[in-house]
Amino acid sequence: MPKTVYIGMTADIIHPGLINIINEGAKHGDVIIGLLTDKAIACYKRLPYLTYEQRAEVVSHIKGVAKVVPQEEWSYVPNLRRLKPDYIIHGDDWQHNYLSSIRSEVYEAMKEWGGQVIEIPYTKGIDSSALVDNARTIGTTPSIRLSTLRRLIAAKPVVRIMETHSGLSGLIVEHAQVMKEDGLHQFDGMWSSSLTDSTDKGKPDIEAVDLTTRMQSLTDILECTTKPIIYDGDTGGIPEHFVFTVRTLERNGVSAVIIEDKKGLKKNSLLGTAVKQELATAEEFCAKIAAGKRAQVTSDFMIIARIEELIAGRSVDEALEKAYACVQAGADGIMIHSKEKSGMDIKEFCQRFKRAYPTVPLVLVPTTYNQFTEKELASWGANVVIYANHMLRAAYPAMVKCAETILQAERSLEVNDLCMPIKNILELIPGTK
Ligand code: SPV
Ligand code: MG
Repeated sequence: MPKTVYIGMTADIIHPGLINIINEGAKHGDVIIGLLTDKAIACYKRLPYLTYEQRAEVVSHIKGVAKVVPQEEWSYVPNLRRLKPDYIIHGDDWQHNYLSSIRSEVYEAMKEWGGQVIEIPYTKGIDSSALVDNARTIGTTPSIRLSTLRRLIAAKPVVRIMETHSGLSGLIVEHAQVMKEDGLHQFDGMWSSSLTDSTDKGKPDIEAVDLTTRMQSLTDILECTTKPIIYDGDTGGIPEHFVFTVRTLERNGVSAVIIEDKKGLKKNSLLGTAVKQELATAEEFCAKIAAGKRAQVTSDFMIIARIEELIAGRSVDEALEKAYACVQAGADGIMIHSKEKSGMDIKEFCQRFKRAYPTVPLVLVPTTYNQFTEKELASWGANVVIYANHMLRAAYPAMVKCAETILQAERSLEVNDLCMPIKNILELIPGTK
């Protein structure tokens, strides 16, 4: 029986360091590549550019690779226990990096069947995370960006989306990250909000900004980011116009459009209770969704139906009935909205909807019921959480304070600490020099 050698990897970018490890492995026996799945990676790192199938195809053709198996967990250990290889080979960089606790677990596990851990010197000058970062600055293609949202929904317990309204806010959402115990936390994608886009243009959120103008700010965001985008399509207009919106968004690599069941003059959902908003019937709304579905060119683009029944003061039963009709009409997901602070109407909706349609993605916009964490919302059944307006709401008071402080002092010295240093702003955008 030939000896077996386990090597775990993502293999999004093939570089000499990986070939070196495979060559070393092949000296000891048959090399089994444990290829990390999207699910295994998604909670710890950014999704790979290539899908699992694409990466598996590449790796299986590398000389010295006997077999490729999926590694469904971030840790190598469950696969090691299952396959009981004679060896595992890893670069010695895991002694000191974020994999050091997994390294200890691997040593313990391999002892169980007398396996051996081989550490080989890390290939100098190659850092696959840096390579990925570089690839990110080069950009992405519309089709890769478009398909990423569905991959994220399939891979993550909850997909985290942040509002953007400009290139700069897009850059912040692209790069913001916080290292926590359970991995690297980043935003998975961006929300192109009608409220913040129109506010940024000094216009009311009443569909007063037309698609062409909305596309201009969206283009700014597309040009300097790579993460998937969900577009706030307001009511979608009349079905005859909506079909053009769908194709424009697809052509630009937007992953999804959310349209709401409002009729007549659209008003923002979070306005006071006295605001009367006419809603489309299920029949009218479904006809628009179906027209959009017929118009789309790619299979990955998503049309998500936004149900405003709870905002209009109607019951969870009525909201569910409309949501079910939308799913039947072809909607790829449901966004349920509410401004009830307790969040209990949303919770009931989510739980009942998921019993009826466990696999249809549910999108929440927890602006008023923001006491709940992403984990709690996910436990109700949410797949996507959108922070719909926070970048703009954070920027506005900071700018007002700066403007008023200068007026008060009649010079700008007093705002030094309120502003980023000139040096930093020049370094913020690559290529300023
Ligand atoms: C937006 O961000 O424009 C939305 C979400 O539509 S809300 O403002 O909550 O209606
Ligand atoms: Mg909106």
